[in-house]
Amino acid sequence: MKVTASFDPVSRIEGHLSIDVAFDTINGMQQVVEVHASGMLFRGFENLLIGRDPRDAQHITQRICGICPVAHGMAAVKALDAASDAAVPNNARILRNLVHAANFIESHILHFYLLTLPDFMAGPAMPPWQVDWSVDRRLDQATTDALMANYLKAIEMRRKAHEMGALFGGRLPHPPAYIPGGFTANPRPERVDSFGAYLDELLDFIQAHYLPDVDLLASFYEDYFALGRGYGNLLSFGVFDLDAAGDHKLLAGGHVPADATTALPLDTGAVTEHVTHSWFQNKTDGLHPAKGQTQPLDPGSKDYAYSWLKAPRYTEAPYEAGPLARMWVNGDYTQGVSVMDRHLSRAREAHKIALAAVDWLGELIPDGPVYEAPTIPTEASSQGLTEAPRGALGHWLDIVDGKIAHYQVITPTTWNVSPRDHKGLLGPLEEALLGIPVMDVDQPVEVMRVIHSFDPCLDCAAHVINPKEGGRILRVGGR
Ligand code: NFE
Repeated sequence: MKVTASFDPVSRIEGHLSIDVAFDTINGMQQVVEVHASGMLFRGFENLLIGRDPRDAQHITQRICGICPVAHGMAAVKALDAASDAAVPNNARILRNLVHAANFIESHILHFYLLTLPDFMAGPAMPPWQVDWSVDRRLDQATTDALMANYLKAIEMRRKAHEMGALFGGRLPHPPAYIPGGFTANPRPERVDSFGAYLDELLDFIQAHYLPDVDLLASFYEDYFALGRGYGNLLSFGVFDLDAAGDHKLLAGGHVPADATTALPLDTGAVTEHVTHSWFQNKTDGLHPAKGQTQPLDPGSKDYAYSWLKAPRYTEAPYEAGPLARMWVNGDYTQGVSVMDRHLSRAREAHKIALAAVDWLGELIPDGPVYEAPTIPTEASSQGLTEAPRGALGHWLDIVDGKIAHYQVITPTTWNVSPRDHKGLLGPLEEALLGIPVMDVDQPVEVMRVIHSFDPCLDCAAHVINPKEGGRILRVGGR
């Protein structure tokens, strides 16, 4: 018998995501047979930027999210640098990278320990942990205790990663230091030393705990290397410029279609956004983000629409963004595309970035220049492409009469959690959920494991719950 269930809101993510699924038994196996992923909040940041001074963009777009603000600051200043042909001093490039690296490390540690592990193991029988679904627990008590000790340590480590980034960023989240033409902080020697001490401690944690803990979890759940593949199309815009022009990056951009084994160059002209199943006006369907529009509709007014997310597509195909995509594109991780591959590649990426940050710190010229004032043009069109911890991030900007006339943002979660598109193709997370076997439809933890492997972020805003007639309400911890 087909059973429908609603995960609304999905917990242990950022922002408000609703996943509707149907389970049925096919060939003797109970599994997910239908899925709709709905972004349940409308932000409209693009619209509130219109008419403002272009230099407001980096401050305002960082407020899109407290988890990945640095990436938005980076994308915004890259768009402004490009618009004004800014010459960014080498020190500023490195400082931007270091604060961005701090945010990546913080985000990846947070994701594995605090957002992912509870899908696989029980917390202690004490507040704030709730009695949880208890299906498919495979870890022995000694392993659970060891991972719980590192869960607690991870809270301290992510605080330290924030403190590290704030040394140069001014604060975290939402560091004000990113400005077109450079950076506001000077790399004073005592700050460089302090950053280095934090970095050593974080690197130790990644090497001694994060990397082995992910391997340990994978050894208990090897079947998750075969689950949650989705389309297998991977895309990265690239991040961490290693030269002024950004021609060389620590993690280069590119894409890997499912049938390819190596990365192909990226043509950002081939990005479009579709709204057939989104609560936006149909006339904005299929536009490149440089021309994209944010024209929301009353959610009740459009048949077949079920999300506030648009559906970005690359060469008209759904693509997955994130650490796995970046590591595949760069040949650093090519083991597979699955739930467990997402966790392993994320940990290895944190390690790669922390090691690189050690080198970057040594390249800073203490008290060297960090800013060269750019001339912001009165008319310009540009783009700022980077990577956020969760994947490819793009800002597209038009300046007219010295003011922002048009702004569009595509975030990683828009790639990953998009709804169906104009062809009816499911979004990457939706596709990854199809066919997932479920032991107990009242405790479908397998669905949560697939969702969390993408580390979705729907951002913080008003959230709407529409209980569906006949739907199943799943409760955790008796709440
Ligand atoms: Ni709100 Fe983000 C990252 C961005 S996800 S966390 O990483 O942009 O869409």
